[in-house]
Amino acid sequence: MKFTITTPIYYVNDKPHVGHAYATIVADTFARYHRLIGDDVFFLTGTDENSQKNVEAARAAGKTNIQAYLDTQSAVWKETWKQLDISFDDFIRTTEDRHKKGVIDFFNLVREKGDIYKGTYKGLYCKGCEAFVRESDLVNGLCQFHKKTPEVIEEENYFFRCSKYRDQLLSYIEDNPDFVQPVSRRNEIINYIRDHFEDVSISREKSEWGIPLPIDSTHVMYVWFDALINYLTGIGFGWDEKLFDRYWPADVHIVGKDIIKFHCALWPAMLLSAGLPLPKRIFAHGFFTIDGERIGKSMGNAIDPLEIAQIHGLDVLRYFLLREIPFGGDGDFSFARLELRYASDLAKGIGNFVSRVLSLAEKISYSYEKNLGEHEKEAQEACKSAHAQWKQGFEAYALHDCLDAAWDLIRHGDQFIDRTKPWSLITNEKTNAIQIIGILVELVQQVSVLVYPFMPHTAEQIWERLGIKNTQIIGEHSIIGSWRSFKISHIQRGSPLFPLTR
Ligand code: ME8
Repeated sequence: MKFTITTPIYYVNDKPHVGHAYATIVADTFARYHRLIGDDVFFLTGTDENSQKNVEAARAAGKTNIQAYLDTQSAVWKETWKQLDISFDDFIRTTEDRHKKGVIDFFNLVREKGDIYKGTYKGLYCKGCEAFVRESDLVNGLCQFHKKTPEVIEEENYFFRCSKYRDQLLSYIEDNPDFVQPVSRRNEIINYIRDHFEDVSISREKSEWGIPLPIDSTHVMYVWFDALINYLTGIGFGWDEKLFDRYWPADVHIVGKDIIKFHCALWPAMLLSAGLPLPKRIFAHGFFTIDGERIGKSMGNAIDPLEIAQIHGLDVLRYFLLREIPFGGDGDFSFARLELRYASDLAKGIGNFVSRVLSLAEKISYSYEKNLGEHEKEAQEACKSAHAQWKQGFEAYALHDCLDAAWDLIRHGDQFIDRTKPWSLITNEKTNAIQIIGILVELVQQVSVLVYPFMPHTAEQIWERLGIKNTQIIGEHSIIGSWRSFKISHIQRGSPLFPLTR
């Protein structure tokens, strides 16, 4: 099966912080899961470069060559994702020719449909959101997301007749419960479309940066209209029809809850107008805060994910972000919590379990044992149910359920060791000890597969110690979740995966 997943494309007026890393790591986790089970995955990310705030940031940095500034900044984002080992398949920039061409093609489809017209707009504009905002959305006169006073703007613009698609969109959302998730966001979107979804101004006059409108070069395209189209241009729209047909529609757009109106109302209306299929799902994840405050440069509390990765390790960062908040909810980022989770879930959890088993295996020079004795059935059942919960968690976009499944299996393994005490059997009941250790080795292998999408480097380290190659597991559909697929021998215990004293 094919699986296409996207992240938001990020503004480049700043470098990535831990919130952006969260969204990208979430998408990476799904991409890795789908590759693991043998799907044909396309994972797209990129940068949103035609925003006025990028231009302002360039000015503030004393740069006169805007494109050169964007090139440098976009490279910072791409490099950050590379250093975080994000497995994206392509990185789209909205200043690339392939994007600009696709945007013009798309605009023409909408225009030919009769959905573009000229009109005058007066309203409140928040530069942070790059959007007109309603008076009723403000909190004490300030944008709820950016805590800034919006400007009053009156302009003659080109409009996209999206209100024409209001009813069609509402029935689509009603008929397709998975389209907008989680369900709380779905209700929010239904209310928004029903009560407030009006035609959108999609051009700005006299703006110095952006994609010129093909029908009027004195206007540039509204940055959201241009940016949303990245989901098409990033996978071939306008430049590789075969690629596009293979990967569109997207299976899921991962977005933050701050940008759902654009993704769940404007974007599908644009696609309906252009006559293109809608994405299958839009999942709005929650926000990390620091002491309850939104993270951001303007808040002075941006945490660099690379720093955390350097200090604590890549998988520790991934695990913490993915574990700390139930997927779809919000949570606070705190180093104290990170340390706590490191000690309890990683060092004393998976790290300790793997060490216990591999040192026992090393001690008896464990070599593949065919007959695992009386306890095999029970362990096999535990793996089967953990695997089913894990798989179901991924299908239902409940990442926390997948992690619970893996850690339940680790606990099961730990309790099995405590109960059977294999070390005490090595001298006098060798066969029994070998069988128990054989079961434990298999449990370690099964756990490694379950954690792979979340902590790929940890899984790879375990595979190395078990003498299994990545290529023997990743994409091998029949192996994932099956019992005893590998004849494991020559185990190397190695050093602790998550040492307690660092
Ligand atoms: O909105 N916690 O880009 P952006 C979790 N260019 N996620 C966070 C976060 C936090 N504290 N802060 C940011 C834009 N994010 C547009 C998108 S898409 C066609 C155009 C994540 O740079 C979250 O996913 O402001 C949010 O939606 C995204 O970064 C916004 O990034």
